[in-house]
Amino acid sequence: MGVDWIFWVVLALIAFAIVAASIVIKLDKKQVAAPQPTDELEPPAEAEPEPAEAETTPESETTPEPETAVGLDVPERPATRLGRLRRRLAGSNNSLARALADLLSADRIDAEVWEDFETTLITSDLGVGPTTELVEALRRELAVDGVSDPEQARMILQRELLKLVDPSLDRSLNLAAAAGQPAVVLMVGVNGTGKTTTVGKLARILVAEGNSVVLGAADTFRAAAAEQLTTWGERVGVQTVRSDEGADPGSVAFDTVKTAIEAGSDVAIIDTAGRLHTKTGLMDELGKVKRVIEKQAAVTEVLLVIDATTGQNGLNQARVFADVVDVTGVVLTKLDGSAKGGIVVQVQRELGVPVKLIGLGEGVDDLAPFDPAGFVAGILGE
Ligand SMILES: Nc1nc2c(ncn2[C@@H]2O[C@H](COP(=O)(O)OP(=O)(O)OP(=O)(O)O)[C@@H](O)[C@H]2O)c(=O)[nH]1
Ligand SMILES: [Mg+2]
Repeated sequence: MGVDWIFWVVLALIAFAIVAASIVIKLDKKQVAAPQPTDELEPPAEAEPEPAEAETTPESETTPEPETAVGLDVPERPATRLGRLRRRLAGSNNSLARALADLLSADRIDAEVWEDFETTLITSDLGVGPTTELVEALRRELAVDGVSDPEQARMILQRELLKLVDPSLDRSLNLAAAAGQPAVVLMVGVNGTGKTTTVGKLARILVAEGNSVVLGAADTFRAAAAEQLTTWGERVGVQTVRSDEGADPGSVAFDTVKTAIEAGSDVAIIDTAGRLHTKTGLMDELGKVKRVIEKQAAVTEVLLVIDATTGQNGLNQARVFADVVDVTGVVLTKLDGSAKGGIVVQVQRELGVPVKLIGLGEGVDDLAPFDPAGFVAGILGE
């Protein structure tokens, strides 16, 4: 009996020990297993900055080591750009498409509905004159055909808008230079519109098309301006002629053309300092820069850079710049952040010169030749 009792106690102790040991082992395993998921999560967390770095903006490009011929960028072909950027255009300008949808979904298109539609056109900076023309044409056609089919109405609007944008204008850059001279592109505009960025982006396009290019930093107002331009040039292996802060911008422009002639370059693009169109002294200086260039070569393009978000003010600037330097083309920047694409029509009417290029972002290849059909499709949200 006594022995039996001891036997059962020992057995119970052994059983208890086995159960306890297995619990301890299980807990241990959990503790070892626990860190594993965090270990696995850590590398992606560290890797995260990489995509951000890969998505280079002009500013972030100032940090990489000096470029070698091997490290040069390969700019995107211009022909593929507008297609890629159209979605961005559609995203920022689709108020027109929405207004058209509202117009057509109204039970009865009465005076008030037309008024709302007109307001949308005017707030997209189309201007009062073109808006009236467009609305009249649309009213006429919708009434004549009794159009209630949204697709048909959209096509009418598209056709009328295209007429206003005027597909017949020659929007190619004039790069036809006399023998032994480079084509000269002079970039002008008020402060911060995107001149320097556009010079850089344009250099990329011209290089991609096989041209040899020289840049001129005739913005001597700030040392950083020449630095900014040089960085753009280095990315595509293009020389930038520059001088010290405060130097005469005319003499930098002169040296740029001289360098381009000596190197047998196809194109010289000259960046200028931003200046308010109301400052007569600065506007006179711009006229002088142009005249100094013309001592050596014809200025084949004077591109006025207008920020699309500035609206009516952009038009006032355009008038004064056109008077001083004979603007031959307009670059409309920041269309990506604006629902005011209608300014294309107004600025062309005001100056009698076409919009030749549009800026649709801060990325290095976010400049596209202006294509009227693609643009209209974009602002209609297609
Ligand atoms: N979103 C957007 N930003 C742009 C575009 N073009 C230029 N920018 C930005 O606008 C800012 C001013 O551009 P800059 O090229 O320095 O303008 P700028 O006319 O040379 O300026 P100043 O020399 O000071 O007169 C920069 O932050 C550019 O990245 C564009 O098409 N879209
Ligand atoms: Mg600048």
